[in-house]
Amino acid sequence: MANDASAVSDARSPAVSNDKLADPFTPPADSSLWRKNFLLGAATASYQIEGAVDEDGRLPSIWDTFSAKPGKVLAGDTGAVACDHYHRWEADVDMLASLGLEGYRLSIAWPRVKDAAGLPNRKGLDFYKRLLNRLKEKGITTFVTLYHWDLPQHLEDRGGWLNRDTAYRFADYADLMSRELAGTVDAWATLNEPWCSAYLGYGNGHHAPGLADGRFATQAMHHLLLAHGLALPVLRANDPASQKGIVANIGRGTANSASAADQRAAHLFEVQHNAWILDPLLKGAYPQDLFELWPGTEPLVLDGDMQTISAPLDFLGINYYFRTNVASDGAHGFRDVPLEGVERTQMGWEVYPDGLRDLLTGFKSTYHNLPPIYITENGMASDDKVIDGHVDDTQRISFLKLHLAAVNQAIKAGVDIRGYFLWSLMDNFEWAFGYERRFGVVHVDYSTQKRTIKRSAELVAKFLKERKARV
Ligand code: IFM
Repeated sequence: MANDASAVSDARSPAVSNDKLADPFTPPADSSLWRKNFLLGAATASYQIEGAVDEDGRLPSIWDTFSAKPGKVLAGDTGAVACDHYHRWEADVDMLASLGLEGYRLSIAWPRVKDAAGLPNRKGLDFYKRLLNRLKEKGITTFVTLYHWDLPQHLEDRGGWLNRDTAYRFADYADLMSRELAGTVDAWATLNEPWCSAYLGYGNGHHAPGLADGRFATQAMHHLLLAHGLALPVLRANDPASQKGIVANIGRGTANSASAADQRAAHLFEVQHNAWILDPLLKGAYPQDLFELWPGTEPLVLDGDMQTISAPLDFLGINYYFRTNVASDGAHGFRDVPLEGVERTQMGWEVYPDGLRDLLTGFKSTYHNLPPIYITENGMASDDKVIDGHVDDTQRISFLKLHLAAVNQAIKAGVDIRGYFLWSLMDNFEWAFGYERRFGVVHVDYSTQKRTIKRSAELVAKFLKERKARV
C-alpha cells in the first residue's frame, strides 16, 4: 500500500501541474489504464439528457411531477428539454465516437417504453433500438441501466417504491426491454444508485417523489433491491450473452478525530452509504448497525427475499464522487464536520481520490464474492464557460487524472476493475441543482443546444488514440 499511496502523491506533485499545458492527463507508462481491455467510456441518464417528455407517448415520470413543484429544483429547472438528446441522438453518438470513447452507459426511461396498462410503447422502444444499433455500428460497448430514477408517475400514484408490487412491475419492464433489445446491450444494470432513490427520494425528500420518513427509506430500499433481484433471472433468460449487474454510489466517511466515538461515527456513515446496499447484495442480509443508526426502521422482508436479492452478479458498478468527514453526534449517529482548506468542486464536494482507492480495497477484503467492478460514474461539476470556442476545464483534468490514478492503485492492490465511465458525456440536468452544475466533458449551451468539446475530453481522446495505436 505504501507504493500505492506514493503514486497518488506523484499524481499531485508539482511536476504534474508544471506539465499542465503539455499533457496534464495521460497516465504514467506503468499504469494499468494502458491495458487495451480496460474500458474507458462516458455515462448519461435518460431524464438528464433526453427532453421530449411528452412526445411519442412518453408518460409523466416522478421527476416531471417533482421538478414542476416550486422550490424543488434550483431556478425551477425541469428535464422537459434538457439536452434535447431525443432529437439529437445521432449527432451525440457521432460526438462520442469522434472522441474515441469505447463505452457508453445510458439509461432507459421506463415511462417512454410502456403505457399505463403496462403494454409496450413501440415509438419509445424504437428510439432505444435505433440508438443502440447505431452505438453497435460504431463499435461502442453498451451499458444500459434500466432505472435511473424516472419512475412512471402512475406507479408512484400507487405507492411507488413503498408498494411491493412496483418490484414486480419492474421485473415485467426488464422482461420487455431484454426481449426487445437483446443483442445490442453488452451489460445491463438493473438500478442506478438505489441509495439515492431510497434515501433522497423517500428518506429526506430532496429528490422525487419528495417523501421524508426514515421508515419509508428502508422499505423503499428493500423493494428496490427486490426489484433488482427479480429482474436478474429475467435478464439472464432473455439475453444470456450480456453481463448483468447493478450500480451503487459509494461514500467515504472519515473520522474527525481518533476518538472511539468519532471512529464509530465514520463506520456508521459508511454502513448507511455502502453496507446498506452492498451487504444485502453480497451477503444476503441488511447490516444490523443500520438499525442502531435508525432505530425502528427495519423493513418488512418476506421469506426468500434475501436469497432473491443476493443472487450472483456478473459485475458491480461503482459511482464515486467525494468523502465526508464526520464526528459523533453525541447519540447514535454522525454529523458532518466539513474540512477547511481542502479542494472542492462546484458542488462543494471535496476532491478526495484516496477515498475511491480505499473503499475499493476495503470492499475486496469485506466481500469475498466481490464481482468484477466497473467504475460506472466518476467526475465533477465546474462552472465551465466557452471562451473563444474553447472550454479549459483545468480542475476536471486534474480530478480525472487523480481518480484514474486511484483506480490504478486499487487494480495494483488486486481489485478486479474492468473499466471507467466519465460522468458525464455532456452537461445535463443535475437533479435538484438543475442546469447550473456542469458535469460534462462536453459543454452544452442550453439556449442553442450547441455542444463544445471541453479540454478534458480532448485529452481523454488523445490518450485513447495513443493507447489504440500501441502495438
Ligand atoms: O448526475 C448524477 C447522476 O445522475 C447519478 N450519480 C451522481 C451524478 C452527479 O450528482
